[in-house]
Amino acid sequence: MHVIEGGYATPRGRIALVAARFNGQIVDALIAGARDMLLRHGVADDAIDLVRVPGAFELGPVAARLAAGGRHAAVIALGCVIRGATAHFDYVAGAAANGIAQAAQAGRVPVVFGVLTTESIEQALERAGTKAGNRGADAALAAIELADLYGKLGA
Ligand code: INI
Repeated sequence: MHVIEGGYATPRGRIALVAARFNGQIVDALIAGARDMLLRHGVADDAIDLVRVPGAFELGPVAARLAAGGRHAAVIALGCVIRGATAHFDYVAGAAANGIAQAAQAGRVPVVFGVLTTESIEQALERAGTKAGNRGADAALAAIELADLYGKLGA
């Protein structure tokens, strides 16, 4: 059997992070995790573009523009949606997931999902560089793997 999968070679080209300002303290920790993972895989700091958007709702459309722009080898969407007392969470989290999935399907480059959807701030903090790892770092590693896989699969 011939297995085709991505490795962890340094991506060729620029990497875009698109990150929400909402819940900024947590999202900043996701950005730091993603940046660290990229640097440790040989990406130059100067080759990372950080695009800020108001909230997770805006991640999908902006990720789609970046993916279609042809200037990046991968796009990493980062945000944090925390459940409140209303249905707002479901709309924002759902729109973020759908928007990012659409961007991923439309583009020629990988678009990865680094959005926390949690019940509490505590759960979010746990996944932003404390006891449950850092979802920003995980998303960056997925982007590195997928950029390599896309290269192997061709246009
Ligand atoms: N945006 C988030 O990124 N996280 C949230 O938890 C959140 N909540 O709960 O409201 C949130 N709302 C803003 C939304 O993403 C848009 O920026 C806004 O509605 C303007 O389109």
